Amino acid sequence: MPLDPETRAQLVETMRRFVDERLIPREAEVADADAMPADIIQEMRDLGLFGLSIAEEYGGLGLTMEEEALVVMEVGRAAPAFRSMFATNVGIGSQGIAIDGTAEQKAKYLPGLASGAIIGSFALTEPEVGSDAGSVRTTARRDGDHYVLNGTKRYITNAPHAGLFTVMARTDPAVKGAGGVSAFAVEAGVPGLSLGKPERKMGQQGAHVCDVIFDNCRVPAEALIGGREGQGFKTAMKVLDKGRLHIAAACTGLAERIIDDMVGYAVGRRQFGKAIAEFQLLQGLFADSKAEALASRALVLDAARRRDAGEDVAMAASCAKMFASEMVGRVADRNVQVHGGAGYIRDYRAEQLFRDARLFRIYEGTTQIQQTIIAKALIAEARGKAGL
Ligand code: COS
Repeated sequence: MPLDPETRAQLVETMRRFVDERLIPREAEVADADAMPADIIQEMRDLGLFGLSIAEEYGGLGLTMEEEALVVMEVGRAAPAFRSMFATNVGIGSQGIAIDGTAEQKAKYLPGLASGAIIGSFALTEPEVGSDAGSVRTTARRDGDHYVLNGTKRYITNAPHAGLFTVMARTDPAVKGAGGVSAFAVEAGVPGLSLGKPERKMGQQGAHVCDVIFDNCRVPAEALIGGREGQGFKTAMKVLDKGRLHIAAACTGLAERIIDDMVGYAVGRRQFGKAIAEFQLLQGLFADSKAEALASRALVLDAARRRDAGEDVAMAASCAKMFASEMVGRVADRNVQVHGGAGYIRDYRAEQLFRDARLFRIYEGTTQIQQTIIAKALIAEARGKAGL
């Protein structure tokens, strides 16, 4: 059920205040310590952030995609590591179960994910399986009333904190492509599951990724998401369609915040006897950034509304993710430029946000993968029209 306009506006306003008063002031601390403070995680739980997308019957807020996008645009204004803390529970770490799980799987896991008591993580990528997600090599061999998992998953966001993994593994070795892949809900701590050491990253300090290794890891047959083999790739794609809209919303929010930083700096900084904001060459950077951020907001909200109306938005989600992630990269780069020498110095946020933003063009599908998805859909449509 969509929220009434007043409640929706209040929710957005609450998130904006949380970001301005609680998150932005802690950005340097989080980046320097490479850790998320426990009090901030608790406040995120109290605000319901872990359960934004999970149905109310499981303790979540049950937001529509449009409402989720509006909230994420606000939270996305803070350094991306903050959003990352709860975002896997909202998106890729819960939606496999929420979209395709059995009633038992939903009842067992969604309440813990919604409250933030469990951190959910999505284990698709492998050392040899990145963009070619259908070629998963991790195996899940049926053995009586169990499956035995073997393989390594790579760069798994929130894995060091996860209580539950959605794992894509090949149940049918005879089928080499996407059709042989199944999805499993695997609890952390099961024998045979271990973690690599957290990776040192370019940015987004405070958010953690590591390998997840399965070595003859036995999970009960009930862990198979939806109870049907061979559906895992499709589950992953459905999860990513939604995840890409979420990422696009986060990019939009971050761009809007960076524009505030950029112009805010330029009105205070004086050169040649006046504020640098007076220089038209810089004004061009502000104007391009604003127009692109507004276009991104409109694109994301339009795709989100269409998803809420039941349309297939795979192509629109890729368009939004591609545009918004490339856009925030440009905006973050202009912000460094406007800051001049200060843009290269750690004590200012410009260089951190520039590094943080770089990941958006890569995870949940690179820009090049989004282009492939968009072009494939357009070509199929054209062939359909031409009867080819
Ligand atoms: N929703 C539902 N089903 C989908 C789908 C979607 N969005 N996209 C594809 N499928 C289905 C197809 O319809 C097809 O089903 P059938 O076999 O019944 O016809 C099946 O899945 C295979 O689809 P396709 O042939 O398009 O798969 P490809 O192997 O060509 O892969 C891409 C397609 C490249 C788009 C996919 O591998 C991808 O998204 N890669 C990027 C992965 C990624 O984002 N990784 C980031 C890490 S996870 S944070």
